[in-house]
Amino acid sequence: MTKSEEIMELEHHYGAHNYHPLPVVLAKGEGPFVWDVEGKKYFDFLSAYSAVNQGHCHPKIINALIEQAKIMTLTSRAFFNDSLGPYEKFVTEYFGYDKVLPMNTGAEADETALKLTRKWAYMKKGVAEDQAKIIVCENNFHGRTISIVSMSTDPDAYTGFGPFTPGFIKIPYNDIPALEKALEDPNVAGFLVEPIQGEAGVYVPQEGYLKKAYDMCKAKNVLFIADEVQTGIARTGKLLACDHEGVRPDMLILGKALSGGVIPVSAVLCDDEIMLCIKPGEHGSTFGGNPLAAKVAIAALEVVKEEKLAEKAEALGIIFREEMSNVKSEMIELVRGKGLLNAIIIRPKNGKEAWDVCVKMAENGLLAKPTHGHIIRFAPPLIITESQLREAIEIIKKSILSFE
Ligand code: IF1
Repeated sequence: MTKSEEIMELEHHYGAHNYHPLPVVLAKGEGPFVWDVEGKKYFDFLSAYSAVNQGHCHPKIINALIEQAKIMTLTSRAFFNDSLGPYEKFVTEYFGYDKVLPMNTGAEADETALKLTRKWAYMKKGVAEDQAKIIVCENNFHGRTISIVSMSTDPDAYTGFGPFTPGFIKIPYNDIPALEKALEDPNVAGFLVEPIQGEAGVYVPQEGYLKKAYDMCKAKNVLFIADEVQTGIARTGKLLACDHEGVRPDMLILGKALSGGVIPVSAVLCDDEIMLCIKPGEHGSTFGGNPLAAKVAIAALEVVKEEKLAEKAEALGIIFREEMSNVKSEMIELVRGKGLLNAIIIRPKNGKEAWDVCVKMAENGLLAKPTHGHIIRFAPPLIITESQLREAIEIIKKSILSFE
């Protein structure tokens, strides 16, 4: 048995079977690269689903982690700590909001947004108690908790997990008339939307969709809530995907690369009128706002600006989509994306499909994973250089053309 096989067997025997990973066992990460336990090197084109935008083990972020870890890691919010206030000032000024509510995972941040929206509806909009509704989009992905899968239209996400949380109106994504109709309900408190639907297969809405949706929500006193857990932190070529349309969400949900993939850090940002609806004792978490997360998040966000990661993602994304659109292969049905969040829709050929392309790319030294069977998402760390990107593109081309 190889070391990889040994480790895969351990996971199979002792771990829940809630994933079906590619048969690759990773041991080391640095920048845009990862190495498996046998020492084989790969380009990482998943970036832990856009959590590692700053590259694996970015020195500045790791140093921030190590220095703080030597001093104090966690106090709980029963007391103040010397890192949280400075972080809250930094992150609210960085994104332009009055306040932040610090959490850990993206799902917790989405749940926090749901609670804030409902509270605001009852305290500020005048919706009757327990009647608040939140509009969500079909094919959304906001996490795995019961209330979040209650919003899902993916049977794999919700089947067998009922009964579900009520109060969600599901409409088609990228469909203004459908949103207009749903907004007629006076109990609607918020519209929760991904600026680009990542899990759905990097589904980019038509130009102007976000701005039009935002304006319609404002006209109905409904909160526009952007889940930028995956699209935020420079991934799509702007600091936030909403920035492409000049939309400032009423509520901004961040996670993943907020910490550079070092430890779980998430956040909800909004202005006082919404944030102060939650009073002491009404929400929180053991690790939310811990000093380690505070220091790591500051470093992770500084890296984004210092290394101009949004500008890089914008420029390199254009190269990626241009190169991949010119590949002469029947397997490439469509190439789409924004910045360095891209996807290729794979047309099966001779019984070979997206999974087989991913296995072939892994053999050739590049890791990516299919979503929904026929779509491969390509999301390298944003610190990848142009020459590294071009080298990776050659691997992708070679792998796809090997099925011709
Ligand atoms: C897994 C998907 C991506 C997210 C958005 C909230 C969350 C996510 C827009 C929740 C998390 C992760 C979850 C991860 C795989 C990955 C994923 F395939 F599951 F759907 F990226 F597309 N909002 N997405 O994308 O954040 O609680 O995970 O920190 O479940 O394996 P989380």
